[in-house]
Amino acid sequence: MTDVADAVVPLAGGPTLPQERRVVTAIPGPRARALHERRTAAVASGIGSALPIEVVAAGGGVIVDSDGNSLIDLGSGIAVVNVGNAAPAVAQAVAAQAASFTHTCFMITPYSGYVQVCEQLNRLTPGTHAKKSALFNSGAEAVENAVKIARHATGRTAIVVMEHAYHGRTNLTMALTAKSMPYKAGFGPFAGDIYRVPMAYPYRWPGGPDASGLEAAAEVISDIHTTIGADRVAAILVEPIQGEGGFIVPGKGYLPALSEFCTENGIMFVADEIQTGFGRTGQWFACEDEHIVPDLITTAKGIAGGLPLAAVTGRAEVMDSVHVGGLGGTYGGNPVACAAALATIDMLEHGGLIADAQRLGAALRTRLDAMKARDRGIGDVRGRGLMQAIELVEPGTDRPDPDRVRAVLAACHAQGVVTLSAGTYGNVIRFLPPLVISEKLLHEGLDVVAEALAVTR
Ligand code: PLZ
Repeated sequence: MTDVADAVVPLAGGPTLPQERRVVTAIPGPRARALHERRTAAVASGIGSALPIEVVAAGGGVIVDSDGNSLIDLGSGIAVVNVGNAAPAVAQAVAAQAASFTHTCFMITPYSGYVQVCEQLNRLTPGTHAKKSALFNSGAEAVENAVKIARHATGRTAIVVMEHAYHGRTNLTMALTAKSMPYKAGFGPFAGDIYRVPMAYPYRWPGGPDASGLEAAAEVISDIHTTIGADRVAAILVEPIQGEGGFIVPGKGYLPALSEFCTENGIMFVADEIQTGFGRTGQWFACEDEHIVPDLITTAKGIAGGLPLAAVTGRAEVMDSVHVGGLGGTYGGNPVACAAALATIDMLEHGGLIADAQRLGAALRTRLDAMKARDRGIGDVRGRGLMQAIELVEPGTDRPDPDRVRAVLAACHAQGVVTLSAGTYGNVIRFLPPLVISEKLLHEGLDVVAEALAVTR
């Protein structure tokens, strides 16, 4: 339905963007290299860039650079532009809002966009109970606030997080994040009262994938009883499919067992749906797959079609346990970002995009399974919808092969396909195309990936 069939994607300003891969220079080309030189002089080197082109336009399934190359986008700016880059409805909503007012601060003089976004989140997130929301700017900020709310609501302080978890780069969220390099190394000391427990990682679980869910959940529960005390735990925080950690889909039963344990012990079950949300996995939220109803849910990324916005949504009584003035921030729920979110949510709900994520996700899985069938260096294929990945290992072993991931990505980039890595061991290639990519372009991008795998075998 929204298959941006062939030719072109309209841009808000009128011109169109051909939906094609076009490589006319080396990538990065001369203009990109010139920008990169200035960037190296002006921008702190702690900020990396995986593919240093100079973007001038993007839409549908492509990113166009200043050298005239058109790259297939299999990353969506890390799962952000689910509805496509510069989606006309989003761009128009942003322009209209920016022309009326750009900021007043919702804590000073409110406006309706903020309220409408909260109403939509309360309606669309899992569960039919009374819900309330609060808006922030980034995923990390949403996670920080979910922790604040869970602690305030329960009067407890301990927070339980998973192996391979990623929750952000601020001080508290660094402590919640598992991986040291590059996220935490040298940036401590970290916030306290945070406990890391086993993740049901089917591919690497000693008892095998089928047993991973229930066995890992049992270990988590045992760890909580023996080393923390269930009555000290404010929240269990979990990504329903882990993102940066390597697109790890927890073994079946893991999330339901933890959710039930939370309910029995007065613990907040907090789902971090920042990467998985807004249609990405073929459902509005990944928790729906096992019918999980979180007490609190954090969202960001796909919520606003590329504008910075994040939210915490949860049980009304939990959200309202915080005193007036206890939550906030100057820009949280900025009116321009809210206008973008409302247009984005409308596109997801009425544009058939979630069905597209399922349809394209099935095509993606078929291709990835075929790649695995002829490549002993692909240890695992996993994920759902348009959030899927392959894990590369040394053939015949489960030893991570991050060098080959780097080589495959480099080959894809040179051929005009934007691909991203992930994983605690850096050995995962993840696929996060916009939900509006045409099936033709998706296949062309995967042809390039298959070729890159073939030449690095
Ligand atoms: N929770 C589940 O995926 C952001 C990070 C990229 P922010 N993931 C991309 C990087 O290297 O910084 C993320 C996430 C989950 C929280 C966050 C944090 O969201 O908007 O980046 O703060």
